[in-house]
Amino acid sequence: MTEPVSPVDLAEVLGVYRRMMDAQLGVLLTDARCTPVLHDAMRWVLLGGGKRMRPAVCFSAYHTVSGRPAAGAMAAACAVELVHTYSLVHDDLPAMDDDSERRGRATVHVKWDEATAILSGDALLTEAFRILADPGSWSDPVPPRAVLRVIQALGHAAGRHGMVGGQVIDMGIEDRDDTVEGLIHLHARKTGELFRFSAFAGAVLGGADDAACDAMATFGELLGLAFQVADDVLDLYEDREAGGRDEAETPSFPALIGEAASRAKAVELSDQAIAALSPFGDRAAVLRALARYAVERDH
Ligand code: GRG
Repeated sequence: MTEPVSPVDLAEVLGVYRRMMDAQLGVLLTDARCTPVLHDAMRWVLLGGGKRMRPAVCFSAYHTVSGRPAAGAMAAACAVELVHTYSLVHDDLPAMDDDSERRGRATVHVKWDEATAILSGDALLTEAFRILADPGSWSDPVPPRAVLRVIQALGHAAGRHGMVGGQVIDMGIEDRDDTVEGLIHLHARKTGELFRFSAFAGAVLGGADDAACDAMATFGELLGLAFQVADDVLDLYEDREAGGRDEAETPSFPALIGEAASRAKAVELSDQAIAALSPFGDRAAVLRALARYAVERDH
């Protein structure tokens, strides 16, 4: 059964968070000491659109647990968007998904070249950790231990146990388990871990206790899975428009269980994510709305 969600003007909230992110990332990438081509390539992809879903989760988790303005989690929100954006640049490379368009623009390797795409991805990734470790990034006073937990959590989520590990499985570099359980395992790492990080970091920075941080992390992971299953269904429509899916690609949820069951699975995961928010009561209204949006969006 679908969980009721109290009404929130999510479009308004997402718009505010997106503008906060765009402004901050724009400021971040105005460093005149950076070599111009690298700088242009980073700006091209980072400021070229994007829903900023992971930052929205981070901001909302922070506000939910602390009641303070979301900007207190800005460094973590920027860091996760930088890591996500690096992963898109590298995923688009010919050695991986070989895409020519991203966020409505030419991909970095198409506009510049492969070396520039690899290096701008590397620079986006390293910048994420520099921001987190920079005392100047933190407007609200944050205990150093909380910052260290966030840095450790991002390293875990992005690396061999998280997104990179998931991408290795996805690419078939190692044996892939093409079952529903296998696909859940893959997506939990490739997509779920960055969402998990976003919610966890917001909770840690907001001063939540360990039980609340764990509940928030569980919410983030389930939200990420729901988002990915919904993405598989959205891809189905794009593939139909493009004339069909390449048989050799990773199996998607619709390919394994059909479109209707995939939609139901996305809603089930969204419901589970919402259930994980029970310790936060009414304060988690925006997060609940985000869990619904993840499976009801049209792009
Ligand atoms: C290269 C280590 C490495 C990993 C790549 C991100 C990724 C992993 C692959 C991209 C392909 C894909 C479908 C990934 C699943 C996650 C996902 C749905 C990414 C797109 O995220 P959105 O929709 O994108 O939030 P925007 O542009 O809105 O930020």
